[in-house]
Amino acid sequence: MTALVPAEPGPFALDVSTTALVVIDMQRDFLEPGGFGSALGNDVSLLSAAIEPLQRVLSAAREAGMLVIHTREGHRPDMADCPPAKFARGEFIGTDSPKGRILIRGEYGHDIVDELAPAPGEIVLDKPGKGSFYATDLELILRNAGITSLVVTGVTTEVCVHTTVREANDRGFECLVLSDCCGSYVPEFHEVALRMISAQGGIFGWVGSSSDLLSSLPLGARA
Ligand code: TIU
Repeated sequence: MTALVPAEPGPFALDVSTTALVVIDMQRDFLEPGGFGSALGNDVSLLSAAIEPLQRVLSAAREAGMLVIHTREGHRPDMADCPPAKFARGEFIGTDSPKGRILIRGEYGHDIVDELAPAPGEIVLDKPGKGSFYATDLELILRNAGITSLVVTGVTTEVCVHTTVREANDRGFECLVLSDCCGSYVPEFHEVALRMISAQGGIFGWVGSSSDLLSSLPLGARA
């Protein structure tokens, strides 16, 4: 069944059987003090507003039987997959913090915040870059599952969310970005990044809200 979700620049046609919910990098290293986000000088508390609406969307997506994919940005313990150019601009990567080595797979800080912990069987995709498609098997997973559309959420709006939506759009996936389920350390960037997605007739996607999505999902799939 196709639901029409109110969005910019126009309604987004959503079929739960061909749509995946993608939750990008809701990791302790970005959302909690002491990790990568705060090492870069950001106020990490700005991202936590996305947690509650995202909890509602996650629970509705699970109830509706949608494919759910969680991503995590980070690197192998030996950092062989961390480009020197990235390390040079984020020299905190791999250093010790109260939550373990920053942005290193297997460390406590690299994992997803408790409130949005993946359910058993949900896909957790580790990525070395900002985009979720680069150097990952995400496209293969989506094609194998018959997915043609993505509901995209997570942090940060103008970095990993934007890069992922651009990558997805170029691969032919239709993306609905949920404004209140994303967040940025720079509120202005969040607003402008969202406008950039739906401008020019939806140049690389649609932008809606969690409440618009939840009220449009089939009955029984609502949070
Ligand atoms: N996940 C993600 O967006 N990674 C970043 O490094 N974002 C920043 O805004 N720094």
